[in-house]
Amino acid sequence: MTPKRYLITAALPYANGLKHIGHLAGAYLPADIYVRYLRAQGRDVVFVCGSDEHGTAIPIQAMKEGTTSQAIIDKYHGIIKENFDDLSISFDIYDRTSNPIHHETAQEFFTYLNDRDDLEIKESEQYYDEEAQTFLADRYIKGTCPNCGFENAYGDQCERCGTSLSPDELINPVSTLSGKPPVKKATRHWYLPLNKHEDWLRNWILNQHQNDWKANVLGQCKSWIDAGLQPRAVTRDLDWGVKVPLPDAEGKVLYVWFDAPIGYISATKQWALNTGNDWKPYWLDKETKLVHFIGKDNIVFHCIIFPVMLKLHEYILPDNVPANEFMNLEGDKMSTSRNWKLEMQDYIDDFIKKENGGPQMADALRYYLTTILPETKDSEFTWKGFQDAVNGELVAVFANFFNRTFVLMHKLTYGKVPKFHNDIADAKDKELISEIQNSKVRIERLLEEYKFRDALFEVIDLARKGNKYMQEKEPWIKAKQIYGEGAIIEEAQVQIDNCLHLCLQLCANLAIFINPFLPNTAKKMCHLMKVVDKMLAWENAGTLKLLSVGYSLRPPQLLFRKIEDAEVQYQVDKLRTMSNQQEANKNETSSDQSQIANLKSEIVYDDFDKLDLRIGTILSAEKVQKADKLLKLEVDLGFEKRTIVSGIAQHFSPEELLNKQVIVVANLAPRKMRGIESQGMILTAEEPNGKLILVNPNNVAQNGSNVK
Ligand code: B3M
Ligand code: ZN
Repeated sequence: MTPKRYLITAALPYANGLKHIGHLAGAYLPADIYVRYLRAQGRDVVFVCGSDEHGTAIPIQAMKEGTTSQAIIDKYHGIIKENFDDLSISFDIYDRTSNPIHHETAQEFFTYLNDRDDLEIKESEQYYDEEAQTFLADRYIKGTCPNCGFENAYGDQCERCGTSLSPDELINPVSTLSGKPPVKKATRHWYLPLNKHEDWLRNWILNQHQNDWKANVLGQCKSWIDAGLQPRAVTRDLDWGVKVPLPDAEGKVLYVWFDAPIGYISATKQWALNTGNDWKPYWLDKETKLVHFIGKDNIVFHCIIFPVMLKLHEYILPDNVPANEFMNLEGDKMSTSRNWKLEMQDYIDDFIKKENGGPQMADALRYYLTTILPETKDSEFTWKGFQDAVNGELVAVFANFFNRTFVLMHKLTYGKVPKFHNDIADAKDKELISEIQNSKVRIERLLEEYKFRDALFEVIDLARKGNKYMQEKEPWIKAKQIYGEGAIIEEAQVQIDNCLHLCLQLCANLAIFINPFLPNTAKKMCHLMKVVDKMLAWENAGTLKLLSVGYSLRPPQLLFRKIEDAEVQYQVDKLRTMSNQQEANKNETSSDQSQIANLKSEIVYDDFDKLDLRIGTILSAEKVQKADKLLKLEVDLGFEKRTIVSGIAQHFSPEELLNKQVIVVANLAPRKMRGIESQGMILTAEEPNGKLILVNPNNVAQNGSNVK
């Protein structure tokens, strides 16, 4: 039975930094595909999201950036919201948990549960910083990891070995606020007694949803429940967050994981206010289908803790929580601390905001990400994979079919939709017609089951069948016959008409099918077919009456551009350079200054004068095979060109060196490196952290000029 309405949520990203494509693929893109499909179906659907602006992650980032928590959330909320927009993620509202409506809603929730004795109060001993006069969140305590001996492990996790820790396990804990060892002090907190809810949770998740929830989600839930659920503290001693609405709770806020999911409710309220709707049925009426899109690290919160809160408040429970696994990048886990990631912002800058970019490039990323969504297991993004997917599938199959159809229509049917002559329809025509109809059924079923990879594959496969059909029908050969012997003329034109009529109807169908995945492409296709976006309504799919006979269409236009090898190389190099720089920054020590001051012994002017330093311009740069540190440069010295092999490959990408002026040691004896003769050396400055900076003249100088 079709639900009366849908409420779709995507995890609220922490507003403590930029988000990467792993986040995008984990929750936002699949949610957006699903929502766009539902909208095309004409269903009543609200898609909510927003920034998660609480928790210790925020003040910690503020400390790092030397600013206030408020400044941090304002900055990142703004950027993240815009990034989603640039990638065509179509939230009905992107709210934020600093919204007063959210504070009220979260406090009301807490009060409701507390008044009905659904919460328990417990005393416990926690670390306290006497100098800063505050209790310390786990993240504010550092010490030696009991597992690997790393001296800067946090109270919740060791960043070296990845072990989850509790502050009690740290050896020699110190407060990061004062640098002093903390003391233990008694404090009171409110707990959600999950243990009391084990029975219905087990039944609801492991019985009622055993067939429709994903295996990875069921697996995690089962192991949590089997291990025995424990009461969970829902308050914290912290000064950043939603205040605990009780007189005797000074200095306490709601635990971020208590307030954040309530953010879905407050965002719905804000949406209702903005649009003049009623939010209540979306959270109270059993005929609403609630679906949470999240990454796998959020499963327990959405499948166990939040449902308990919802049930106690008599709100509806999620119908499904299609959590995704993680996406790796170029053979390694994505990581902010190691700078091994592709931020949405970076992709937007390098592809969408470029001259040959635009919304089509948002679709190019959406395409590749959908083909590798980590739906059942971790997956991997590679730049080569991106190039192959775009060039080999999107351009060569999908866009190619659309383009060929348009080119042939303009050549062979006067730029108009030709008639379909039913009487001469052959087996191939009929097969294509039934492929279109069957595809609709298959794509629909896959989307309803959250199998977005497979659904998109079906769409591309249908375009592939279109290409095959056209290839077999060969309308261009038929066209030659028209101008051949008289008798055949009419029959040939009729066959051309049938072929192109079907190809054009298939184009229109493809626009409907691709729309949830690549909305900008669907729009562009509608523009070229001169139809309004309303044609994209799902119910139109599978029919062959989308374009009227005799209707004239626009001239062909390529839907996508290809991704060049140089772009792939540039991105791979950039990734390496950024993560190397991060590594170098980390190794920075306080002895930096003394290292800089460590002067060599005195020389006389004649010693210096032996050096022949010249200005040169780097004409080309390329990696030296099997040597990850070396770049082979061609440098123009004005009077001659030199080949110079330089050990700077981990600091600069070849592209960023192009056309840069540098200072060259021009009389250094030639030296062979990896079989290449290096005829000089370029000057770089080494920063204390090991990072290299190019020494180049401030003003453009003539190549070959002497440097003294
Ligand atoms: N902000 C954690 C995360 O981004 C958290 C999600 C909240 S969803 C209610 O992974
Ligand atoms: Zn460790």
